[in-house]
Amino acid sequence: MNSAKLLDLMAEAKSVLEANWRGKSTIPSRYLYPHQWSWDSAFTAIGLSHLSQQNAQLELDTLFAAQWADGRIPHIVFNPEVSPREYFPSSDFWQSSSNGGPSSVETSGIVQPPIHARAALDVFRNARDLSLANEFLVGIYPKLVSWHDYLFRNRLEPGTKLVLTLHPWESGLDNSPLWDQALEGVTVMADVATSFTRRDLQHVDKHDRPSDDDYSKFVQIATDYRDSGYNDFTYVDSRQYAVVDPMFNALLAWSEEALGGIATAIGLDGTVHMERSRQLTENLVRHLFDEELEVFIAFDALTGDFSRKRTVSGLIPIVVSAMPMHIVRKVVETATGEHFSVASSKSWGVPSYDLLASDFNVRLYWRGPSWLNTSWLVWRGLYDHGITKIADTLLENLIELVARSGCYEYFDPITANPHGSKDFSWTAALAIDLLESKKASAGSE
Ligand code: 2M8
Repeated sequence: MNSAKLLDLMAEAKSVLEANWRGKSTIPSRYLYPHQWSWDSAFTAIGLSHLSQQNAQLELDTLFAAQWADGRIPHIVFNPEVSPREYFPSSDFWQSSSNGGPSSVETSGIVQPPIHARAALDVFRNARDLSLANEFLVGIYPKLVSWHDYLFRNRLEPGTKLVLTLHPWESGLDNSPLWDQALEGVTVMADVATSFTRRDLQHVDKHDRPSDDDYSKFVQIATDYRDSGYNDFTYVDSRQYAVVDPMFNALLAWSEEALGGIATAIGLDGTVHMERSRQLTENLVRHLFDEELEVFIAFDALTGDFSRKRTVSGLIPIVVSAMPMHIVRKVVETATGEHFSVASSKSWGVPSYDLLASDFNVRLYWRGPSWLNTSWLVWRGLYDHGITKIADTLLENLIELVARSGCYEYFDPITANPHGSKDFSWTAALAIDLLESKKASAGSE
C-alpha cells in the first residue's frame, strides 16, 4: 500500500478517536454504544498512547475510577448525560449503586475480559514523559491487582482452576457459537421476555445482530445475577450460565505477565504475577486445549460439557508468552489452515468462527465476521512468539482491510464488506497501533 494511503488511514483513525472522545474517556461508537465499555477502553488506550500519553492514561484512570469495592471492573460505565433510551440495558436496569457498585457513578454489574494490565504496560512503553508514566503506573498497579484478585477469589472454577464468565457479554464475544450449548439450558421467564425494548436495532441491521431469543436469554441471565445483588457466592445455586472461556483466561494470563512487568518497572517484585500466569497457562493447556481440533475450547461448569468448536477465542491463547511452543505451532497451523485462512488471500483478518462450519455467517455478530481487536490479539501472539513472516502478512492484511472498508465495527472476512457500527473506536485505535508497528519495523530494517 502506498504511503499516501497509509497517511489517509492514520488521519481517518485519529479523527474517529477525536470524535468519540468524551473529555475523560472514549465511547466505542456514537451510533450504538454511547457509554464507556471496559475492554474497548483498554484497546482504545493502546491506540491513544501513540497520539496523547495523557489521554491514554486518563482513559484507563477513568475506567478504574468506577472500580467496585470488591475489585471488579464493570463492563459499562454509564454517562449520566445520555438518555436511558439510547442504550439497553441502561443504568436503571443494572442498579449498581444499590448493589455493591460505587456511589459516584452508575455501572453495569458484570465484567469483560481483563486486558487492562496489558494496555497499561503498552501505554507506559509508548510514553514520552517517563515521570508522568511512572506516576500513572504507581497509581494504577494496586487497582489492577485488586481487579485480578477479584477474578481469582470470586470466579475460580474449582475443577479447572480457571476463571468463570457468568454472562456471554462478559466474554466480549457476546454471540459466539461457543456459548450456544450453554445458552440452550437458560429458561427465560415470561415477564423478563416482555420487559424490554431493544435499542441496538434502531442503529444497525438486524441481520448483523444477535437474535431476539438470544437477547432475551442475555437479559434473563443479567436479571438473575442482579437479583442476587451481584453476590458471586450466594448466586452459585441460581446460576443458569457459568462458562470457562479460553480467551478470557488467556487474557488474564497475558495481563498477569504484564503485571509482572509493571511491578518490576515500579521497583516491586513481580514473581507472584509470573507464577499466576504460569499456573493459568498450565491449566488452559491441560483442560481446554483440544488435541483433535487443535484449538482451545470452552467448558460449561454447570453441565461439565465442553463446547468443541473452532472460534477465534480458541486461537487467542497464543498471546501468552509462557504458552508452550508446540501448542503455539498447532494453533498457528489451525489459524493459517482452511478453517480460518489467516494471512492468506482467502480471508480478511481473523474470522471469528470456523469458515467451514455449517452455521458460519459472514455478517452475524461474532459468528463469522473479522473484528480488529481479536485479529490484533492473534497478530500480537504471532509477533511475540517470533512467527514474524505470518505476523507481518497479517499486519498488512489488517491495515489494508481498514484502509479499504473504513473504521467499522467488523468486516465480512471474504469480501471485506463493513458491518455493524461505523466510526468504531477500537478499530481506529488498533489500526493506529498496527501502523505504528509497521513504521517501527521499517525503521529498524
Ligand atoms: C458488544 O457488546 C455489547 C454488550 O456489552 C452489545 O452488543 O450491546 C461486544 O462486541 C463487546 O465486545 C463490546 O465491548 C461492546 C461495545 O463495543 O459491544
